[in-house]
Amino acid sequence: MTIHNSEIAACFEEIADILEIQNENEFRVRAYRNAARVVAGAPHELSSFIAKDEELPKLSGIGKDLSQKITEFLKSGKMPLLVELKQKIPLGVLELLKIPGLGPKRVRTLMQELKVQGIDDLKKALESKQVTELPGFGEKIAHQLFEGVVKREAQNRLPTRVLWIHAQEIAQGLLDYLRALPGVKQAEAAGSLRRHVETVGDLDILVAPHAGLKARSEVFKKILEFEDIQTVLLRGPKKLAFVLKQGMHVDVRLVSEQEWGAALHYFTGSKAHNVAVRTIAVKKGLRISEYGVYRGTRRVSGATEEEVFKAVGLDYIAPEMRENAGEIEAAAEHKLPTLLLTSHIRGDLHCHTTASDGRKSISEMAQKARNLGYEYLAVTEHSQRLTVARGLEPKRLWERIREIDGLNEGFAKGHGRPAFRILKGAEVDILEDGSLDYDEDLLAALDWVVCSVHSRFKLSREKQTERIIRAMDHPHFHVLGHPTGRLILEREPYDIDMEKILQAAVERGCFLELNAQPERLDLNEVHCKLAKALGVKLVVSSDAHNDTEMDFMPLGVAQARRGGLEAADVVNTRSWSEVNKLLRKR
Ligand code: DGT
Ligand code: CA
Ligand code: CA
Ligand code: ZN
Repeated sequence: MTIHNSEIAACFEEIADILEIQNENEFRVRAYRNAARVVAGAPHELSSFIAKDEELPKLSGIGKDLSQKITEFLKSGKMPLLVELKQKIPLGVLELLKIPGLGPKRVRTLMQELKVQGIDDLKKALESKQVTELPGFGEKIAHQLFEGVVKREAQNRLPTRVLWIHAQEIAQGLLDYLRALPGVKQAEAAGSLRRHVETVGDLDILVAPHAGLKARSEVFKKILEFEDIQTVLLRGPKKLAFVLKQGMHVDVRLVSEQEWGAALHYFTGSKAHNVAVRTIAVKKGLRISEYGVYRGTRRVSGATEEEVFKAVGLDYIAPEMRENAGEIEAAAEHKLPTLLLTSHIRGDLHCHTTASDGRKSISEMAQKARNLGYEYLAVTEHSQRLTVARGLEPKRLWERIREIDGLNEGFAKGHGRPAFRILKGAEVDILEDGSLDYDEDLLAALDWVVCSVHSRFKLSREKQTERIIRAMDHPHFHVLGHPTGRLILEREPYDIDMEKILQAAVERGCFLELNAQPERLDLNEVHCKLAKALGVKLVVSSDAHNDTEMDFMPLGVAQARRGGLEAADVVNTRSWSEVNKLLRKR
């Protein structure tokens, strides 16, 4: 693992803070503070010396003991002194240091005089006015601290991760800005965003400036002028970190063109993937870092990701699969799947219109589907039981069926456009006993039946599983909609035995949905893999409630790719007549 100078410095700062809180010898404290400053300002990454098996260069104020600590940290990733110190101090105390106005000395006073061990204690002490009377405090500082505590509490309440789509929007704004800067050759988002993880912690942005040192500092200045930056956290020679107004943390790294591929690979991760690829490299006598692939001190490649993989004998692995979940073994044996693409999708089999809880008419939805190049669109309104979503009474659904027949006659005439067809569908509630929310004759009149659980989420695992499998017994059950019911960051999945359900689907010849709504992405990638292994085909659907939501399809496709799915594993990569042939015999 490459450890950056800034990380070494942060460790030393923390050590100094804890020592100072503990009222340790002030020379010792100062030595660590000084070391932190010197390391942070060092012109070269210290890790590069270790990598070349060289001694660390002499740095002012860093003696033998500190130099050894740095070397050990760079080699093992561990700083035993810091670990030891942290064990001696309550966890909440270190958080106190992050409040503006609180340094180690004041924290020590608060601990000694008022037994304050964290934010909550501090708030109480501030409210009872005890803090004002302490030496070195006073009204003004107490006021500042109170503001800091309130802000901190708000931050702690923020979800630490955001939905992928939210992160993507923010990243896009920043990338557009960066790419328009004259000094920037290319800019790309790496990290979990590039891997399409369903939630993202922070953004990792790589920027390749045009050559020249002057250009580089110019670029840095310009980057920091981005209007959405709220706080700059770090400004190193090749690295920036800041928080955006939207609350998103961003790491930006400047990368030269020849390092681009190695850096993109490194910062795309995942960490587990990186570690595994590096282990393979070592076995081949190579070393991979974010700067390139090396044999000894000779740099053998690193300008493109393809090169990096090739250097270690691996086929190119798509970012979505880089989780060290079998992809590296597959790449070594040339057995990677040919992943699903959005362009493989030929129709959308789940959407809603104004008839239930959607926002657009059938015609508007059909128009959008045609614009996307689809051959079919299943209109699947909610069923009667789901009154909150204006579920359709049988009478209304019969009317709908006739209306769609009429619209399809229009499409059949073509008017010079490729064939298109609206499928008569429904999203039918699975009732608590596993029966379906419409009668046999109505279901039989539909082309496509999505069946979903929308109630009684809290049934036991056994009962919930049984309920769904009983519904699958129904001959008109085509696909299980949003199979686990989870809402990412909001609602846990209902408790079901996924393997049993998939097995039941194989036996009955029905499908499971991969719902592409950004907060659903349901099934997850692990389920996708399991489905493929058991031979269950999935339907990737937008579940659009507005024509614009049909654009969620690529999110579902990305999730399918994370699960290693190929076009053949997905039902709606086929023409409607082919899909029809796949439907269970009634
Ligand atoms: P996130 O931000 O929590 O959604 O997830 P990531 O994967 O974006 O993680 P992040 O931002 O901490 O780091 C970005 C990438 O940098 C990560 O995917 C792999 C690489 N990376 C970070 N730390 C290490 C490390 O200690 N060792 C290695 N090999 N790679 C690392
Ligand atoms: Ca990240
Ligand atoms: Ca990061
Ligand atoms: Zn739906």
